[in-house]
Amino acid sequence: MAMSICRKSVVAAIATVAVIGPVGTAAAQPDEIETTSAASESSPQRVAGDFNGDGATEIAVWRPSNGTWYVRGLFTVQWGVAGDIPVAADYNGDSITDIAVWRPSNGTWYVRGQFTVQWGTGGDVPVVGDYNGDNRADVAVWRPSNGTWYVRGLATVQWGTGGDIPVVGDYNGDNRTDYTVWRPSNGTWYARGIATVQWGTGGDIPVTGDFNGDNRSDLTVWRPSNGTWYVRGIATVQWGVGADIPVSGDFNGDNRTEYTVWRPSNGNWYVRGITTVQWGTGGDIPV
Ligand SMILES: [Ca+2]
Ligand SMILES: [Ca+2]
Ligand SMILES: [Ca+2]
Ligand SMILES: [Ca+2]
Repeated sequence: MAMSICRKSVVAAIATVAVIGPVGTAAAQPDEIETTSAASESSPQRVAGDFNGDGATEIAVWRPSNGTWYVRGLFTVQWGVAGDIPVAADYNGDSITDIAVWRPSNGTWYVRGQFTVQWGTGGDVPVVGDYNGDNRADVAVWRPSNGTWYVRGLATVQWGTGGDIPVVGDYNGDNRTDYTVWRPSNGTWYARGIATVQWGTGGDIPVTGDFNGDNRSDLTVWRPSNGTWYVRGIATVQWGVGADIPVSGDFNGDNRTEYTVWRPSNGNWYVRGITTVQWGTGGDIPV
């Protein structure tokens, strides 16, 4: 389904926050006060990859400082350099997530073992997804300056405006990625041809995922101020604290996205109901 190939993007969108712990049932969550700042424009969704094709996503990080991918239990491989944006996805349709980075400085996609192609330019947001439903990830960027989606070989579509956050997902279950943005200024989701729905508020982080396993992406935001996931029509779940990074993944292979956060301060993954495991360190990007 689309979720397995929808990938990645950009910059950790962490505003300056004060964290009041502990919260929820994550016993391992320490009390902490953290101040983390990073670019918050562009798309902050993190999507876990299935790097061995077993139907469950792996716990993995990409380390900008040495360009290395650390995929737990499977492999460590160098691919990419600092400044790149990881864009792991299944580009050849074999159901295995491919190692890939997009380089803003030259707008080039480097997909390991497959191809190198120039597409996009600095300032664009990579929005890899499966836009034509052939089960292969398509090379695509969204350009904040003109709100345009450029999907290589398939389409150029204006949808959204500067300040929006593109959220790659399949919201109507037709196995094709939909052109969708979430607008922080009014908390509204705009899914082209499908729906316009207010859900969330400024400061929230939109999350792509299918939490009920109906093969449709659910409108979801994670709120740093209270560590709460708001999945429209499905659930409200407290999981995580302010400086965490929400990660979309199906870690047990049941076709449902888990509530998962990765904590830069201790490198811990908190996968609700499944596991807590240390993997990665501050500065890494969950992939
Ligand atoms: Ca495709
Ligand atoms: Ca769709
Ligand atoms: Ca769903
Ligand atoms: Ca799952």
